[in-house]
Amino acid sequence: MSIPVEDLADRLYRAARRTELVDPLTDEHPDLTMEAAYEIQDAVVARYEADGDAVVGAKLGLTSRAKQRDVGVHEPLYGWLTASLDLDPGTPLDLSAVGQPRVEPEIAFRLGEDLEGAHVNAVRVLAATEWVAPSLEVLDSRYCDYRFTLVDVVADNASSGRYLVGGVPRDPAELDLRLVGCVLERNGVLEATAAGAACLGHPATAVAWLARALAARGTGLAAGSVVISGGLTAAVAVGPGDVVTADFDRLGSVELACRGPVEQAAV
Ligand code: OOG
Ligand code: MG
Repeated sequence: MSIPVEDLADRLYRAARRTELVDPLTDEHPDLTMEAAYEIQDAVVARYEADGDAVVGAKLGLTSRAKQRDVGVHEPLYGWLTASLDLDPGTPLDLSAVGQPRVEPEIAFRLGEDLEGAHVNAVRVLAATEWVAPSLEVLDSRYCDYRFTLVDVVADNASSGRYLVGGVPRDPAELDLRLVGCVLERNGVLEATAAGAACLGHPATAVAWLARALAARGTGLAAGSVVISGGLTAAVAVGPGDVVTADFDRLGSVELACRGPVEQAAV
């Protein structure tokens, strides 16, 4: 049976706009291919653009073992970042605008040059990078409890919710990104620790993987794009009043406060 790409894109787009949840597409379409899943993703992003949003970069996902174990999907994937997903540092996350928020620490790259081609490697990525900085991504899967297969989550633009870039932007030539440590806390309590190497061995390796994956689909990354290279640790679920902080060695800190309806006191 052929996959109704536009209908499935509508379903995911509507769920995102109304903060509703949908069943994994593979429940109904077990034969959903990776190619069709990326077509659905493109069609969802095209709907955001038709609403006036703009693609400003890309996100990698499932680039660390911690993340792969967390959601039970063991291959990397990518999605697109749009302007409306960007949170400025110091701006709280409005929980009424998201469904199932989970926060994870990542290393962001800003490209100073176009990056495209089937032979992009980590060295080329580092040469094309203007700066790297710490980031927190807010995931917001449209699937209940993040129950999905690889193709489902690809179609859902890799669970994109919001993202925040903060800390101290640095020239990547000044750092060994493999060794950059990261301490993740929620409300002052340690949640997880990691180093840059958690991300496919080196965060620039992940960005190179993305460039090659895009080349295979006839596209690439433009100068000025921001790429978040994938969660270094498992994601942390957040609720009203939570503050998540990621402290990175030499890249500084990035923090996100969550504002929303006050939860009913537990009885
Ligand atoms: C899929 C998106 C994964 C990451 O950084 O690993 C991702 C998910 O976990 O819902 O953004
Ligand atoms: Mg992520």
